[in-house]
Amino acid sequence: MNESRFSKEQGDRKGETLEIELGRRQFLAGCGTAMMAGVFGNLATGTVLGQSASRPGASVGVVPRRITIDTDPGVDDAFALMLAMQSPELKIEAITAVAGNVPLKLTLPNALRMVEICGRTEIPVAGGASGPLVRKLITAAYVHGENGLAGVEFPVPTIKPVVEHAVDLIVRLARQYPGEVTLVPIGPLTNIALALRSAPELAQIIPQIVLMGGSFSGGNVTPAAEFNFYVDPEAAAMVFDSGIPIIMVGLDVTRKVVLTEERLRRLEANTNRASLAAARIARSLMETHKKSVSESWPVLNDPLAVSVLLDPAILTLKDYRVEIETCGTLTVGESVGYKHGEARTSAPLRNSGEGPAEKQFGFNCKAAIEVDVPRFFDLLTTRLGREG
Ligand SMILES: [Ca+2]
Repeated sequence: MNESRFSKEQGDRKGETLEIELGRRQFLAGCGTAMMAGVFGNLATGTVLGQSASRPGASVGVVPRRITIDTDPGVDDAFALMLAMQSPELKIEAITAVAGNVPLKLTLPNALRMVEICGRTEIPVAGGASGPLVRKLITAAYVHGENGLAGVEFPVPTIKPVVEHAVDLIVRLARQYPGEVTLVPIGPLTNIALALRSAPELAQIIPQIVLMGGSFSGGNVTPAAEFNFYVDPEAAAMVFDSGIPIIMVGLDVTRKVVLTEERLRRLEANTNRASLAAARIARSLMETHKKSVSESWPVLNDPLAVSVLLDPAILTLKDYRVEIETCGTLTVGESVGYKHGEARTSAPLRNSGEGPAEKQFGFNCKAAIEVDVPRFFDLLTTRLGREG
């Protein structure tokens, strides 16, 4: 919710507006410039927010940033998970699975497989929503393969998911480390929306959401909508309306990070498990679709979102007001980005009795508009090839 709606709704509840607003301001003031630097400034390290270095292998002097990754593996999710797990700047508090590219019964074990491949079995993995908030689940198995990993058969995972539901885990971690846990959703936003619904205070204690989704330049499922927002547009709308600072890494940049044959061979030249597993998945994907692929495919959407936490020079960000279309018959899931002016909705119907269709305008996200492609692939190849 935006600030004005925040005030109104909280005010409707027992007149608590002032107290909650004050609490939010105190929180922001307490985090001070350090927090804002972490939110929209130097994202290369987690040296803000008073975290302590606890992950073995973390670089001296670099305090890992706490994150929770919500994911629907998914070929590019597999890359993103491995990139994150191979990066000492990140303290992955949990990986939560959601239905998306394939059903939850596949995304959850696929997430476990990635954890095992990277030898990071201390990370809790939880299952979440098996379908969107109000819509039927539409998957992308036609791209990612029936098993979600381009048909590559990795062993059945020996580790199990935690008993706790993904939504409860997201909420618990946010409360345990208020102001510290960045959410990194790289699938449909169902779990995040459910967490916001069950614990509205998350809007004050989640410092940032870094997500893959959306587009200002056309979709990849419909002419208007990117897949994650298409699958659960109502969830996406809730997240963008939450007031939590968002970094949106959408198709405008991800469709430029094409995994070429030369880049794939660099991954295959590494000898460690993570890089070889990623390369197997990508090779199978390219073989499966080789008759229909173009020079601009496949693209690695999800790891590009993770990369912003590791090297802020990879992406150029710009302030936007983003609204998610949930009502159109042809455009549901479209992310409409305003750079300036009023956030206008469609003109009201003549007999509706409604007034002018303008909303209070305020930026609610920083959207990625440019990408340094070679820099991204250098990071990806180096990190996936990193010996644990
Ligand atoms: Ca995904």
